[in-house]
Amino acid sequence: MIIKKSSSIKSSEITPESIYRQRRAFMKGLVGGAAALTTGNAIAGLSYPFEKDWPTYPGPEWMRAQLANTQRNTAYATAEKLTPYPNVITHNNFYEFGLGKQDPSRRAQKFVTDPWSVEVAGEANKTGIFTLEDLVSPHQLEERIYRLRCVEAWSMVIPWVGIPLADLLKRFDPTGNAKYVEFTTLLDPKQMPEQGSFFNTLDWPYVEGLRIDEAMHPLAFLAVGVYGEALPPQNGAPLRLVVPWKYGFKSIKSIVKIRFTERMPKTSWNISAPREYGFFANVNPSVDHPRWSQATERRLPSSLFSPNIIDTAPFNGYADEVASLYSGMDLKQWF
Ligand SMILES: Nc1nc2c(c(=O)[nH]1)N[C@H]1C(S)=C(S)[C@@H](COP(=O)(O)O)O[C@H]1N2
Ligand SMILES: [Mo]
Repeated sequence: MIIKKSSSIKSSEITPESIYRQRRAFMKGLVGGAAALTTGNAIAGLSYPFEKDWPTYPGPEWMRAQLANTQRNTAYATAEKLTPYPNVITHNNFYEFGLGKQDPSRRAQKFVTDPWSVEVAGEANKTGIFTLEDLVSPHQLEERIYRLRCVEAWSMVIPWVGIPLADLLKRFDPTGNAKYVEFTTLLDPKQMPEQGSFFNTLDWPYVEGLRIDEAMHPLAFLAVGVYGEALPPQNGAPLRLVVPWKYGFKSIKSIVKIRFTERMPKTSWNISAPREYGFFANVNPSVDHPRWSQATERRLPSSLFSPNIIDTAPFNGYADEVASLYSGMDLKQWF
């Protein structure tokens, strides 16, 4: 977001031609190709314009029946056209794997996401280390079709599979001092090449946070899957946040720690460029980024000849649901 300007904005558009070329490179780079390749989508009754010859990710054994039983939550499903699966899994921001949009899909294929555990700490009565299965298996998985608006002014419409964040957080019984929740991504320079880079892109590990009422809002979601299958590593497997009314950088990937705090957490992009990236980061067409406008966005897929530029909506179109969380706040100050 800071470093790559022209290169990310000008040529990362995915045209059918580049998808085709990339797909071949991508399949070649897949490890254990057979294991990683399943066809179709796991959800009975949910159907997508799904490109079946693209790789999908089976996820852990224990999650498969649960995935197959995913229910679409129509209260949280936009009717907008879905961004095709190939775009969703090859146009990514996951700086741990490189700064290019296609770096994560190329470099994250060997990323080990099973077994996985998450530490829960801070202002809660139940803390400790939990396996992903402990966290996810008691819940009914649901599908939410959300808009994702990156602060770089591109956007997608993505069918996520997961659980409401509040349902998980409540199980830890947060104390009255829990005013915020902090999330941390894995720190593992052996697997995540950019974390070992000489140029310190960000202060690793990647950290994000929400105010507790934001975290408990019914739209806040923890994804374990996308397009009816387990999350690909490049999309933040095995567990990532999805906060659809905020810029994409709030939706932290590959979470290993959840901490309830009294103080506002220090978050990675805010630390690296406080004038450009605020803690709240609510999508707001009337507050421009210091270096570009936020009034419009490029809805993927987009190309040179059909750029597909649309207006950006306040709170990314979720104002009716979430604007009241910020009543009385000056959103130009608290950007
Ligand atoms: N750990 C981590 N989480 C991250 C990022 C990152 O670089 N590292 N990028 C963020 C940004 S800027 C965006 S737009 C979304 C992109 O999610 P996607 O690649 O699944 O579309 O992930 C967010 N989560
Ligand atoms: Mo982003």
